[in-house]
Amino acid sequence: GADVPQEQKAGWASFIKSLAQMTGDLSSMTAPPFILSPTSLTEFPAYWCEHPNLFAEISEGKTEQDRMERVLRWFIDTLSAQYTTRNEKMGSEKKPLNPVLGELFYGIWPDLNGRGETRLIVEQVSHHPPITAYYIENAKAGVKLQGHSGQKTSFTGTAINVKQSGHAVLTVQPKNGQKEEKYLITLPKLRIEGIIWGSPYIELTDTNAIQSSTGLTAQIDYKGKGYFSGKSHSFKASIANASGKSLQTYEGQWTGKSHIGGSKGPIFLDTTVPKEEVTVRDVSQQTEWESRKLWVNVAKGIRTGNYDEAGKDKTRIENEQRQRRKDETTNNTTWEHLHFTHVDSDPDYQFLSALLHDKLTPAHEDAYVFKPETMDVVGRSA
Ligand code: 0T9
Repeated sequence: GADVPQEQKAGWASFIKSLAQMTGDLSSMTAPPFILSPTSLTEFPAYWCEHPNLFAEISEGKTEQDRMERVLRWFIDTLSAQYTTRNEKMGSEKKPLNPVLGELFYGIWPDLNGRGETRLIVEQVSHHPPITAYYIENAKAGVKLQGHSGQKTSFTGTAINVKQSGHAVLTVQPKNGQKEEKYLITLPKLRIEGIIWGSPYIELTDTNAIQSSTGLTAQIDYKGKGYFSGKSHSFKASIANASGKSLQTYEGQWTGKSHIGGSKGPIFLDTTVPKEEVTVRDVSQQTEWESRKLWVNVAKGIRTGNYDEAGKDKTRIENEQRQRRKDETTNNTTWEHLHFTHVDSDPDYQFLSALLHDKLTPAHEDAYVFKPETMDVVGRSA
């Protein structure tokens, strides 16, 4: 590939070969240094809130449809952060650090202009397969998001297809006193293109949906270059009522501008306004389980090109983890989550997915329920 450093070409070629043999989970595969990111997947849930105003303003919607439109706007707005940040900051998609079981990530977005403080709590709740649980809350605004995220990957020969597992539930207490609403958010599929060239990037494919307890549904369809328009990262969305009648449509690019109604309609969203990165307390004040502290030497090695140092500390972390798992087996104990309780069937998912027109399969999904009494840690010194 054109973007692979000369001395890593052989390594990249053999990485691509091993992709062909991979089944389902490529997070633990060894990849050449140029493609490694110094950031752990536990940091990714912060992408849900890099425009905290859009998150907070959901509860200000005057009607059910107004609030659904605000949920859709906030959701579409998160996509460019979730799926293009690495390309923007590091030149291409990179392989994130594979979190250890129990890894934590805490952050806040400060209260500006009375919008309320937004808090983020992330915990790695499974290592194999990797599953990340998260909780984001703006108590003042009355908006909270709980979800978990996993991936199933497959290689097509030129691209990696990623099916996301897990879901998120957004809970909104409307400011006008109407009753609490819930929104089930399913997650889009991704295709990682540009693998052969050594410059991977993400395109979203197929659809995802947002199902409200009010009966309203938003469906989002994704297409790359040449489908809806000549532009990459395009989407069309529509909000429909419980009988499936479309009430409003939206279209445009999730990396740029989108419009209400047709492509010439009023602006729905401009995602290019500056994002607010999450505020995280300094590594010196973090515990051993907090992501940036845990990976500090690995990240430093990757950033400075000292891959020996990175590799050594990664091995140390992995050995420690192996030893913990062994000890648990010996002592007949299991690892306990700090912030989340696992439930086999999420009642919100069960209720809301049944309201969707294209009924979801399976009808049940598990969930990691946030333990509110563990919220305090975030404010401590972030
Ligand atoms: C949830 C997001 C997810 C996580 C990442 C597929 C991927 C791991 C999962 C789905 C977030 O809300 C959104 C964004 C990016 C997704 C990652 C992109 C990616 O490449 C990795 C996988 C595991 C790889 O590292 C593939 C190998 C690599 C060489 C290609 C860059």
